Amino acid sequence: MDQDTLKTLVGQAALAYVQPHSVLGVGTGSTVNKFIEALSQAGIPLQGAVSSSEATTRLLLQAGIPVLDSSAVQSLDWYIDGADEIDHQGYMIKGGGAALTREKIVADLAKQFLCIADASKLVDVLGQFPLPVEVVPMASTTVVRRFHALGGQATVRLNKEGQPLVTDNGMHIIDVRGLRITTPQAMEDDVSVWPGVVTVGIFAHHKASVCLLGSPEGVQTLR
Ligand code: ABF
Repeated sequence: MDQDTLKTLVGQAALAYVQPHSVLGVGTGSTVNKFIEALSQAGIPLQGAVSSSEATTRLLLQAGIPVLDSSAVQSLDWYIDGADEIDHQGYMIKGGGAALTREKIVADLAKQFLCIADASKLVDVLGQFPLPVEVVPMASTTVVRRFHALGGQATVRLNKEGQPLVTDNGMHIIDVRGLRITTPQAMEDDVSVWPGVVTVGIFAHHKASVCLLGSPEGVQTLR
């Protein structure tokens, strides 16, 4: 089974966690796109969804799902999103899709986080995937230097035109290679307070409650 098929598998499996007439938090990325497709085909009636990116908003609206502002909801039962890496404790690296800030904002509204991913995302130790960090542009160089001091190789993410990628929030992304993140909570705490850091792509305080992993053997549920 190719990765696309595995993403479709978990996107469909996530429907089991969708309560009719509920409000969902919806993440960003190709796996989430498969979930939105499955949601649309299943025709489950929803009060609405709180979106984590302009890209997801467009897909939700195309699927006929009302998009609610995060300020319009007290809390959500589920936040459903993908990940770039997830370990056995449910800690994740996210942000490959440059939506990490709004993803963390919406995840914070939810009682539970359902991660949907293909099995290649499961790792023993986070860090093989370059850690995304959303920063205020003027702080880019300082943050790069601080990661170099930690032994990481940090670079500003560029778009197709070779210019710094600008996020939905008007910020830049730094990707950090060469880290071995053995204490995700501590690192999330440490980096989050560096001046100019908007969001670090470690989801430890907002770790997955449940993870559906698609593999050729089927969908594995990690709790
Ligand atoms: C999103 O899920 C991002 O944080 C992360 O980059 C993405 C994983 O992408 P995909 O589902 O396309 O593999 O939440």
